[in-house]
Amino acid sequence: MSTPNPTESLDSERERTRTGLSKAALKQDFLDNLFYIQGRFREVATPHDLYMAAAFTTRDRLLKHWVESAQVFKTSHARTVCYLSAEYLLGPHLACNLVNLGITEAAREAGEELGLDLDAILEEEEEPGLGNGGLGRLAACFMESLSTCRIPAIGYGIRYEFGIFDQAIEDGWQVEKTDNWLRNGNPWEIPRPKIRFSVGYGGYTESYRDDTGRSRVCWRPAQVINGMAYDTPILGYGTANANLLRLWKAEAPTSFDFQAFNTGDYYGAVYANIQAETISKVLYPNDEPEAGKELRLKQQYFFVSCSMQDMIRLHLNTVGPLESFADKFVAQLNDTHPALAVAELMRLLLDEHVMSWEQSWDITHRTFCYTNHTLLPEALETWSVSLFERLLPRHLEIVYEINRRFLDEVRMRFLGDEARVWRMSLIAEGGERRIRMANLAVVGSRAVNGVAELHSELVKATLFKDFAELWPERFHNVTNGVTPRRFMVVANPRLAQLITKTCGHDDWILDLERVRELEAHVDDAGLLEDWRAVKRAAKQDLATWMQQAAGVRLDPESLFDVQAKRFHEYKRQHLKVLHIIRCYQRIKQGQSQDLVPRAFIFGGKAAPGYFMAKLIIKLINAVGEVVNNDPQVNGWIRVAFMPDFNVKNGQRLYPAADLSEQISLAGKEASGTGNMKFSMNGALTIGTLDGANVEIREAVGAENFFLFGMTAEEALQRQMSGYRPWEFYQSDAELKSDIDLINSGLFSHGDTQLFRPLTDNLVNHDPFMVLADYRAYLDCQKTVSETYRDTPRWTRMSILNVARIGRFSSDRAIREYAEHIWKVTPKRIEPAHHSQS
Ligand code: BZD
Repeated sequence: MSTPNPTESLDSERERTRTGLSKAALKQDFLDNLFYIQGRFREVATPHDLYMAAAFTTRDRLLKHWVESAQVFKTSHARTVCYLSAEYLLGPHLACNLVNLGITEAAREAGEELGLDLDAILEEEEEPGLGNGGLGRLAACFMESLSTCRIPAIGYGIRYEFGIFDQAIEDGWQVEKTDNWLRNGNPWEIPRPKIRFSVGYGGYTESYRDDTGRSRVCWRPAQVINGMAYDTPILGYGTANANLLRLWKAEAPTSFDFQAFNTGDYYGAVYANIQAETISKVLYPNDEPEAGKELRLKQQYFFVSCSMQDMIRLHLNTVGPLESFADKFVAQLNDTHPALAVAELMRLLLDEHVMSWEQSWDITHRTFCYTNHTLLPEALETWSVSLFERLLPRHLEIVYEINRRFLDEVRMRFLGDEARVWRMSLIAEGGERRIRMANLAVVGSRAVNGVAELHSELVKATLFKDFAELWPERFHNVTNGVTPRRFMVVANPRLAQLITKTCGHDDWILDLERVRELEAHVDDAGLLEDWRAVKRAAKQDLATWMQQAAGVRLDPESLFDVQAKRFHEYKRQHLKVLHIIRCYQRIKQGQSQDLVPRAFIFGGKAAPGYFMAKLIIKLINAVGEVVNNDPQVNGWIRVAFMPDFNVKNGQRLYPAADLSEQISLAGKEASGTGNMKFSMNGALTIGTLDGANVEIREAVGAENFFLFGMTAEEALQRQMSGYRPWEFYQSDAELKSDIDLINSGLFSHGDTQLFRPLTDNLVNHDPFMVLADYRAYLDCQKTVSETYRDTPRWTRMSILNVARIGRFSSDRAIREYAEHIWKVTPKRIEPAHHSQS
């Protein structure tokens, strides 16, 4: 044994106090951080100061794991997953980090001893809303599960200065407010001024011969900006593994254009600066691409270029020659938003690292995998060739060359089938020529997956039929999942405690399949009673919050019937509204015998330019105004709109729901993940056979799921044989009277025109077949009411939903990616011994 080194023991002593997990250490560090970072005493600290001190105290402990992980990954040359996503809908960090560090209780007690309430501190956090909806939230769940599953990973994305807008409801309409989430500082990120890359736009390309006489290309961009890295540590649950989320901020390359400055053009110099920074300014609030938005293409190229350059830098620094790049990294494309990475990696290898086309393509193609999240034709991303050429002339040449070689392959395989060549081309011809990003992603990837079984089958049978015929082995399914740490342990601590108590352990948090052990207790009267009490308490919490936030009183004894998701016609929030109107009419007509008291609760944002979606929000609030103020009906039904549905507010909603509405037209929702979050919290689902609903129903048992509506195939058949919605309107008297009631102006202070665009669309076009599924939906809701009246039965069904939901943990999804798609293995980080003091 060597003699102890005095400096070393001093270091570890210091570290023990700064990163220790005991209550005493937390308390001390909290006060230190309050003083040294916020510059406050306990007595004068604002709630925000307290939050910042708590966040820094937690961050110190994360960093310890993170630095250790980084060291191990670096020295062991571990194969690493790079998740490329334009969106990360992270939600608040603090509560989840406390859970993953295993120090929630210690933090709570430390707070109490200082006279502080942890829950109040948690409420202070402003969430980073760097995503629109399911796709962005999936990326966030995956980052957490990657760490939990101990898979070395880097998440790459954009550090938007303004995330998804905050939604306010004014006079029943959605009003968008800017999300200035960085205003008060972000304690979770670490700026990396030394990790900067230049990104070019525009200009021209030049050919030249290199030293060996080979012809090469050089791109001379007209504009160059910088991307700077901001890192956020993402810790796993019950492990010392922590991964890195690296988000890029756009900056001008120098803070001043001195030339312009010296010639007196001060404004011009500053303007160039501002222009560069615009690129990472704001998240596009559409959950479908909007054609032709130049800034969006710039954003995509910006983050993809920084990320690819960073991966190359890391490879050269750790492993060495780029030949082995695809052995070190696998890059997952989260939809087509980062698909430009295929062309960018080719450019970097060809032009900057002077590799041959063949070798560059071999590396590129082995590096990428692509996840598709939508089949909706209007949501598939394409870029006009002329815009692309103006912004990325070199990439256009590369895309053309990829296409030329690819189409040769198609022609070889399918001789004379020019129609197929035309369909598969990366360039859509006829009309304005456009680049099909989905085709680029498929051609440039070695694996392609859908996000639920049904969706993955439809991907092969419809969208990518030709590709699946050419490369059947390339297509996979990985059904989505969500993290039980955030959506159970953090969102619903009472339920988590009850599960732990009933199962006799908390191993289910890491291995969600083990919630199945609840099944053995499903007939235990004590459990049923406790289960109901937990749900009841969550409903009370939500009712209290809603009263304050939306001014609506909800009765926790009523059935909480919730639809929370982005507003989209295909998700059919208007079908739900028709149901409410039917209930209203029945009560008014004295036919309430089949009903149970219900609170209809909605949450969700509409894209600011999506008129119809915003009109549906207005309709919900308009119906709510009438219903909630009519004493004849408001003992039976209430309508509430949760303003600003985001991750934080979602966490209030999932635990309180009795019924989860998953009522999209079959074949349209790729997967859905809200469906999983509700079910995990003991809500029963009313749903169509769409997306992951199909698998949820299989898992929880058909008898514990309220199914209605056409199948995807039936919907398609009906569409093809000529769907005539007005026939449903004419032949179903109740349906007609519900729509007519909207048109009567009852919900719009006598204005008979306000909702006409919506009702006319339903009666004459109804692209998502609301009217065709209306009757089946109402019938199914009747069964829901009957079942709810049988409280023990409902409670039992609720328990079975939770007990059988294990498959929908994002840990399972990540393990499937790791094994079947990425071919990566976990790398365990051994916590340094002294850290557990
Ligand atoms: O992705 C969603 C799908 O609609 C869901 O069915 C699915 O569960 C999730 C996760 O796989 N898609 C999105 O959320 N899409 C977007 O948010 C989006 C954002 C920008 C541009 C295009 C789409």
